[in-house]
Amino acid sequence: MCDVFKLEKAVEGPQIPVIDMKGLWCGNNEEREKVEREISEAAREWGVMQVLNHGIPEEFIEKLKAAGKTFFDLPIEEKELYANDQASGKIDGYGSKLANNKSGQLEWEDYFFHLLYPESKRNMSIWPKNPTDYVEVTDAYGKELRKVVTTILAILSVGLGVEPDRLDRELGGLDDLLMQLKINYYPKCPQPDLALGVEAHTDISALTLLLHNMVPGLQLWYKGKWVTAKCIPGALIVHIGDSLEILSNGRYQSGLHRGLVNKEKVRISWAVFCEPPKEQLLQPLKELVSETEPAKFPPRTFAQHIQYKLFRKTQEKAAAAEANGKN
Ligand SMILES: O=C(O)CCC(=O)C(=O)O
Ligand SMILES: [Fe+2]
Repeated sequence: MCDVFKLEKAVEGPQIPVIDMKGLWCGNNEEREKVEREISEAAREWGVMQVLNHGIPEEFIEKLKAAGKTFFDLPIEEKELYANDQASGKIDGYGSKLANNKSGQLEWEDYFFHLLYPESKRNMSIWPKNPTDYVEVTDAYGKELRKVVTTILAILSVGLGVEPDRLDRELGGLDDLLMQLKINYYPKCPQPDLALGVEAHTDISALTLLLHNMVPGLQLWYKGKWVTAKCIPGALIVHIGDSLEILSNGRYQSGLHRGLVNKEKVRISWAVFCEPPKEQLLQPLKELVSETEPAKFPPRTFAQHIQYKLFRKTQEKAAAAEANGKN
């Protein structure tokens, strides 16, 4: 029986790196370089970190969380006005894995998904109209978060020995890098051992920035064990996704993670996936490839990478089903 509240309190064993970014803003070179080193190291070693003093005002985060919670507290009929329709390719909007789980593994969550950035590509018709401040507070958070993304990508570029704006440009820069918001809502689950909030996966994004409502659930795979993320007030969780693993030729790794559910408390998380446009070719930066260090990944567009992962997942499920004699 795994009780996620106990797991979150555990003090033994390795913990997800916690990095205080205040050294970046204090005008002291040594302090700044220390933070830069810590961020690059966490990206190499873990593929995930928790950052503090990232520059987003607390008030913006509280308002974002309140708006998301108010939306999910609405009656189901009202939420379904925004229902997505995966089958017809309409991925924006409200979805529920509880109701339409076809994949075999029970994932216990509802979610809301929409593009957050750049502003010019948003489809405002799908953004919740209730609560009435949803648009304003979500927009304000998105603008602040884009600055954090720029900062972290610059640090990760320098950590690879390339120009500070290299990764951001490679991912589309201010005009084309996409930030997609997914609000995950995990209801209380009467039998938490039989379900997962989200099954183990790596994100396809370059970076994912995650907030949550201080209810534990996120776990990272590290050296053969699941490590439960501590709930740290004010922290933003930063995942390295597949796109950065590819661009960095494997120097940064995309971390395997999953979400647990529990009996006692609803968990909500706000994940923002930062990704290149679909047609963008993803391959290791040429500066990082040499005869002694050949490319570890074949060139694929971001869209092809998504297809590749879906295909692999289907294959793995088919193989597991066959092993269980179900095929
Ligand atoms: O809810 C969480 O903490 C993790 C969610 C997640 O991994 C995802 O949406 O990709
Ligand atoms: Fe994820």
